[in-house]
Amino acid sequence: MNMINFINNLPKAELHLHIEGSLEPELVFALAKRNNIKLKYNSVEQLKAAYEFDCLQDFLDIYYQGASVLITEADFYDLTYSYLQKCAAQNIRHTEIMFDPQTHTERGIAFKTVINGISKACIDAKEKLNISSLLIMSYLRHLTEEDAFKTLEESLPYKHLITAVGLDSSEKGNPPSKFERVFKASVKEGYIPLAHAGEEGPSEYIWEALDILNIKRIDHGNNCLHDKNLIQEIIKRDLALTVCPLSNTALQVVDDLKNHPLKKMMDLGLKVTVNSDDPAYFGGQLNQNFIEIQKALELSKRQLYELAKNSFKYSLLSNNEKQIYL
Ligand code: ES4
Ligand code: ZN
Repeated sequence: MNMINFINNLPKAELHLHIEGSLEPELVFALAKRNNIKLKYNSVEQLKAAYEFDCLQDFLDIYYQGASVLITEADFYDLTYSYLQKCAAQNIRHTEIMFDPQTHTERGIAFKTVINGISKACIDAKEKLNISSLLIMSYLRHLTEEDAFKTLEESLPYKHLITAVGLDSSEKGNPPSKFERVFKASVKEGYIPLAHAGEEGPSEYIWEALDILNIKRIDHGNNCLHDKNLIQEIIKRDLALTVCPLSNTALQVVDDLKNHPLKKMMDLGLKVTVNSDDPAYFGGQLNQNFIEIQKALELSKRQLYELAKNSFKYSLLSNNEKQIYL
C-alpha cells in the first residue's frame, strides 16, 4: 500500500485541535451573512491572503477576528459538526477538542451558547459518525488569572461535559506560573490539567507547566529539546507531546518541515503525537500533517503506526475505552 493510502487508512485520534481554528474561510463568510456581520474582507480569497504569519501573535490576531462571526448555538454546532465530518473522512476515531470560552464571553456571547453548540455536535457525531470526543476548556494566557477564575466558575454547571483544562494564546511573557491557583482550583473540580508549553516560550516554561501546573500532556513542547534534564523528566513522567507540524512551519517555529524535530523527539524516547492545531489557518487537516511530515522526514510505516498508536494511548479516554484501539 502506498504511504498516502496507509496514512488515510490508519485509525487515529486527534489530541490538539482548537475548534475556533477549524473555522474555514467559507464558513466565516456563511456565518457573517447569517448573522448580518460586515467583514473587513470582500471575498474568501482576500481573507485567505491574510493567512501569512511571522509568529504566533500574527496568527492569533487573525484567529480572534475570525471567531467573531460565531454568535449563536447553531454557529458553534455547525463549526464543530463540520470539523467532525472532516474527521470521519480521515479515519479519525476520537478527538479531544479545545475551545476558548473567553474568546466568546469577552464579546458578550454566553458560556452556555458555546458549550451547548459544541457538545451537541459531539453527541450527534458519536451517534451518526461513530467518533468519540472529549472537551478541553482552554484559558487564554494573555488575560489575567482572575479572568480565568471567572471562566472556571462559569463552566461549573457544565462540568460533566468538560474533561480537561488547557492554556493557550500568547505564550511569551505569560508563563504557566501566572495560572498556578486557577489550575489548582480546576483540578479540585475534577478537570485534568494540560497546557501549551515550549511552542515559542523557553524550556523554563515547560518546567513550570510540569512542576507548578502538574500537566498530564504537553501541547507542542518543541523547546524541551534545549534541555537534556527536561527531556529525561518528560520521559520519566511518561508525558506525550502533541506536536503540530504544519502549525510549526506556518508560525515559523520551525523554518522548514525537513528540519522538523519530530523524528529526533521519537529517537530520544519522547512520546509524540501528530495534530493539526488550527487546520483552517495552517494549510492542512490531520492527514495532511501526517502526509507532509512523512515525506519531509521519510518516516517509516512503523513510525507512522507508532504515532497513531500514541494518539490513543495518550488520549484522555479511560483505559477500558483505549483498549479498543491498542
Ligand atoms: C494556538 Cl498554535 C496556538 N498556539 C497558542 N494558542 C493558540 N490558540 C489557537 N492556536
Ligand atoms: Zn494549539
